[in-house]
Amino acid sequence: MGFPKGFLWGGAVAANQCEGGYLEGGKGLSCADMLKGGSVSKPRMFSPVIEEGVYYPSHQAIDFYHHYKEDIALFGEMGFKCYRLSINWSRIFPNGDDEEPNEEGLKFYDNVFDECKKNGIEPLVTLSHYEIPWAIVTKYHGFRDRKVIDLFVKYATTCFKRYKGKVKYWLTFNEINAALMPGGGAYNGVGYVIEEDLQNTEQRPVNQLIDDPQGRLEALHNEFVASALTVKAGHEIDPDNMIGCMIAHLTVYPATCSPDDMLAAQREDDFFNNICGDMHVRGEYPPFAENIYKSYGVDTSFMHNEEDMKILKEGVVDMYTFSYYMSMTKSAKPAQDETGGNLSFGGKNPYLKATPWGWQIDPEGLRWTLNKLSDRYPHTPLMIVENGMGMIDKKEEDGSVHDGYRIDYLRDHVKQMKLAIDEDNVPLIGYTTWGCIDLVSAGTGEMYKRYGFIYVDRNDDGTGDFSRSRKDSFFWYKKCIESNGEDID
Ligand code: BGP
Repeated sequence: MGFPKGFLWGGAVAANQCEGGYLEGGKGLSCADMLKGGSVSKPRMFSPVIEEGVYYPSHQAIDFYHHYKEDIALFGEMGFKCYRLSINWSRIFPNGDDEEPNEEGLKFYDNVFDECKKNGIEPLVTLSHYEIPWAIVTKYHGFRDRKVIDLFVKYATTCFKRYKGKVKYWLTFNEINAALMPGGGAYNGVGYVIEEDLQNTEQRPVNQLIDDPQGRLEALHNEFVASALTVKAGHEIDPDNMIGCMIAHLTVYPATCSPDDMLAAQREDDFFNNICGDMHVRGEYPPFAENIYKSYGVDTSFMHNEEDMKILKEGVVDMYTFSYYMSMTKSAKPAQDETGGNLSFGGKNPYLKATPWGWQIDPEGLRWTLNKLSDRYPHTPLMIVENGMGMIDKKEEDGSVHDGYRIDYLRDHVKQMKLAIDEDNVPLIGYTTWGCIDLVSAGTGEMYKRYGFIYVDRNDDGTGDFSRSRKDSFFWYKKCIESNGEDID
């Protein structure tokens, strides 16, 4: 009973949200380096050229690039079994299509993984977490060009070979389903931005770039193929590799028990969650996908490329990993009262409370989601690789932070995970909370919205000395891991 032995407790971050050092060690620009800071009411602007004297959060972020030893030691102190991080593609291939990888970039991650080992931590590596070399965006329009499939596979293969024996757990693309949303093209690893926006000096929020569903969905298809080829190559290089997909799971309830709302919720789940899940776990488009794509006026012939379909079947993932933060409701009518999120929006649920960013807190929804996933993908190991609470934290003079609200949020989710394992027999293998150390928010670019167990002295106006301190939740999580999820009150 309870969490299985060897359960992967830990935390998660992404390179562009924590590393900084954006041009150090031979790194090239990445698409994330082109995003300015925003807030809950001010969207992040996408700038096709870097402007002097303007604050771009990823450029310094929390300076993990120079603090990694200290940070990983703190994760070790908490007892992490697993640390989810991403490799920044543009540190390894600064232009994406370079002949040879950048040795300094490869060495940086060698050092990071060695440090993990020293602290008894298993790395879980995302190959592309909302990141693609900027040169690939400008030269190829991201994954819209099939040449980028090969470039990605070359990058992934370089990493598999270099880190063989050091890294066993891998994810291909973070929240790949973000590309289903307009604006998701630039925002996630698909890197699809059309020429007009690249030339446009009048900047726009990333989700208001010109949308071209044909290009975006074809690029996503190419990403699926790249992911499958990567899984296949990863297994060939090291049969011990365990490679997963990463889906932003949007848990949707019907707004009422009206059959129309029921169908609307099912349709949303199929569209946003199940297309991408099925592509990775079953290696095929689900039957409803084509008509959904056609409803956007898309020519769907790319969905019938026989060679691609074979690749997809040969490259199914070993585990289904996902992010879970909240749930929302769906109605057949337009929602009256919308709730927040950084990718998608839905109706408010009167039974749930929300964070100041409007993210509805729903621990039971996590149990529901785990059950849904183990029904849909029987015997596929599941892992929650993001879950957490973005809040405004106050650091006291002695460096402490009393974040009882975060402890409550996490404890309630851990309880539901335990029920899903004990009562429902869900094959859950791990849990990495999001933003185990404060970092830049992907959605708003803020430091003000904090997730960590570790407070980082860095603010949105660029002030702060980057010093780290332990929050109350740090000690709570340590206890939770030590007791394998038993001592959480
Ligand atoms: C997910 C992303 C993460 C992370 C998280 C929290 O969608 O994969 O990169 O940032 O959401 O979102 P935010 O940073 O917008 O609060």
